[in-house]
Amino acid sequence: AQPANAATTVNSTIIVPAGTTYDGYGQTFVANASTLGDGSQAEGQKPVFRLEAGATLKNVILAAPAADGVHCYGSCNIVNVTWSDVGEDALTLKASGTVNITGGAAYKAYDKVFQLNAAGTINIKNFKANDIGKLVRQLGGSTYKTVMTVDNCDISNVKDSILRTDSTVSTGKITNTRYSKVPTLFKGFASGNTSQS
Ligand code: DGU
Ligand code: CA
Ligand code: CA
Ligand code: CA
Repeated sequence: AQPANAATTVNSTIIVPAGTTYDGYGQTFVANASTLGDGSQAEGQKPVFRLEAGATLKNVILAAPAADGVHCYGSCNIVNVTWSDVGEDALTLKASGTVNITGGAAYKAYDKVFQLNAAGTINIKNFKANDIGKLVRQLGGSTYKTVMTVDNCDISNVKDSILRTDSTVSTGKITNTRYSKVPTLFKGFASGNTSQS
């Protein structure tokens, strides 16, 4: 038997069906670099987990190589998930919905942590991020609406910004959050579409 703390190598994307919960019980998962991706900045890598609408992923650690992390096809709940070394990015919203991130952390994201490639909402609560490019990025050049909220988080060593969009209708809200070495909280938002307290 393996020791309980050995990482599980994922050879093909783990699919979490609509409305169901995948509980990793604290297990560490790594991508098979040759089948999913090496976690570099190369685009087109596969996710370690694919969540269908309404799925929940909880108590998971994603370690290097983390490939393209987690893809959400519609709303998803991410509870106590830690990316110890983000791959190309950590999580992507691939179809419209609401992403709720509660607890967990992300480290070593060369560029983006959360990528929004569809209209929707991302709520990030009780999360820690350190050594990242951006915490949330709406797909560059896209004009649909996203709503981004960050509450009670701890964010440090950011290269670019916390929340970034190119859409004039997207909004960002940051509350009760601690920062260290964060050059810019919001980038690209229309005036009046951000708040911080
Ligand atoms: O450069 O489409 O980074 O989903 C444009 C690309 C890029 C996406 C995104 C992602 O925005 O690939 O990883
Ligand atoms: Ca990318
Ligand atoms: Ca990384
Ligand atoms: Ca990606």
